[in-house]
Amino acid sequence: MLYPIMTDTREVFDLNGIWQFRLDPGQGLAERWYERPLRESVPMPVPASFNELGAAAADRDHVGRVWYERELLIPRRLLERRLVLRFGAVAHAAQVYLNGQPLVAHRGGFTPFEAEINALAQPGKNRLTVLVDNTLDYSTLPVAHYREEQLPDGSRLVTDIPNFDFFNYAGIHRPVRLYTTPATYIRDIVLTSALDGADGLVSYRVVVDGVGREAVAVRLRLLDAEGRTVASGQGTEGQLRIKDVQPWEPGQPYLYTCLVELWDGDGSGEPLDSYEEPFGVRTVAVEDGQFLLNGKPFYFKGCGKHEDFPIHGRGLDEAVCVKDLNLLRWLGANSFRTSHYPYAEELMRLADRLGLVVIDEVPAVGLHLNLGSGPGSARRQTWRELTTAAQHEQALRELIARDKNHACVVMWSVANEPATEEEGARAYFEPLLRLARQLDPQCRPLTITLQMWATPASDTVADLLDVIALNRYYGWYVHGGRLEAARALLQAELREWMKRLPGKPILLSEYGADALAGMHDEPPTMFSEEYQAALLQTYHEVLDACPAVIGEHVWNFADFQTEQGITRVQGNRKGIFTRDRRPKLAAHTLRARWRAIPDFG
Ligand code: GCB
Repeated sequence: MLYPIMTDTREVFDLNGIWQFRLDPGQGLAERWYERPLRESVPMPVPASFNELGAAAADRDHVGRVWYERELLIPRRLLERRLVLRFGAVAHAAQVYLNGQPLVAHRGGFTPFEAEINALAQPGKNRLTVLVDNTLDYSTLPVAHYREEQLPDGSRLVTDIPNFDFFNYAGIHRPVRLYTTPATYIRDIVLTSALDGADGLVSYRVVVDGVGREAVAVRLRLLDAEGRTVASGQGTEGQLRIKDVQPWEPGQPYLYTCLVELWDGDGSGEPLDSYEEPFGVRTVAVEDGQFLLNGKPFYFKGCGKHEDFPIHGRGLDEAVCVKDLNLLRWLGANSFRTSHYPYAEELMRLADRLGLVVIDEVPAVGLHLNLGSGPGSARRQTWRELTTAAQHEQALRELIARDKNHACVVMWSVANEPATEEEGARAYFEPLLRLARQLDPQCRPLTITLQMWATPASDTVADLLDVIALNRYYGWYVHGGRLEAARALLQAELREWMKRLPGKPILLSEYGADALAGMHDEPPTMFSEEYQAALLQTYHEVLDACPAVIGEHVWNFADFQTEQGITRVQGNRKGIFTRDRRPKLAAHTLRARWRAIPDFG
């Protein structure tokens, strides 16, 4: 699915702003609220999470359906074009109605969906209604514990406790846009690149759709950053050579543009449709225990992140996107992981431009029903109880379809901390990993981040991965406060992984400690800024001595909101920045380290 942009042949209209909104106590669908203007509604910004915009806990903790509505004025002339309504992301399930008629439904809160509206639209006023459901359970991604119970006073309590460590923000989280295309249009562009000496080879495939699609001619030009044509071709598939190519990589994120045009078969007149896709020429491979970017061993320095900010919740805020990527560059970081779900397309386009490398993760988090339960508690069979496979497959398909052309994406993360030590994990993941390899035209490496219980002895999937990614919390959840124990345990575990899978690169995909900004102690104790910095320092000494390690991603870039609980002080405080992006001591420690480590070894 192409990102909506204006071109000679396409227009884009922004439908963001204030919509009408109403929480649904339960009867909305039965009463067909979509058939008439929403009553008792309140103003609600789009994009944004609805949870924290009111003052009521009931709004924040609402489980179930909510309704969004707005008027959509469509000038008559637009209806002569193909008109597409596109949602960047709605968490977690959406049913869209236009003028009271069902238009499109989508499940999955982090990928775009769209629909042609010509059949239901009318010139002038239209009513656009979106029914959003934030319920998560054992069939959805992410996974949550849905529960209904009766309290002693007879009232009904519905809770949906995340089986993951971030607040379940919901709503219309990313831009809503209406765009036009001609009747015959470019549906998709698929680009892959290779380096051939000083030249770049760019293979392309253009998918044309709509009436008369067989009769049109496809022309293609590759433009450099100054807009000069450096290669051109025609037809729906082919390969082009860029002489003396400027490869894309951190530090020099050179972007070309692939300009695709559809022409009448005889090549006369004006282009019928045109689209511009930015792309970078770069290669990615895992070879001889190294992660190669443009043939050179790359070292990942960066963080796991979240889309999270006060008031906005998980709603897109491009100012925060720019600030975050600038802070990453200030740190000397070269990469981040989209933990634990696909991030907004706007951010991915920025990462391409600013040269930050991305590990792109599907929203497969919470696939472990025993983590967090104390020793001795009854063991559950995660892979028998969860029914997420279908949703997982869909999430992979939609993520790779959306992000396949991004230069910044160098690896897919197929899940975060699943129960890979339990029976059934291998049977669950083998087909998904195979599918990811089939779907990605660039055949990027694959990983799954492994939790503490997935040890070299117990894990059952690591051999299927290109990179072993470890989330480790020695010195925090295990032997909290004991940094020398942490050092010994991490060293020993890395040695065991190298023994089990010699030559397989290891990324430390999470490590860190909570620190409350402003809390200090010497000698360092847990929750002080000093302890957070010292823990990172201890890990770094171990990583520097381990030849299999290809990178380090600290958990987390910034403090973020979570479900309330006894281990969270208004959220998770493992950020090296506060939630409003002010550096803690650890940020300065990391900056000193990362600026001294080159991107390529
Ligand atoms: C993890 C999870 C991450 C949590 C983190 C923590 O292993 O992947 O989502 O936030 O630990 O701080 O507990």
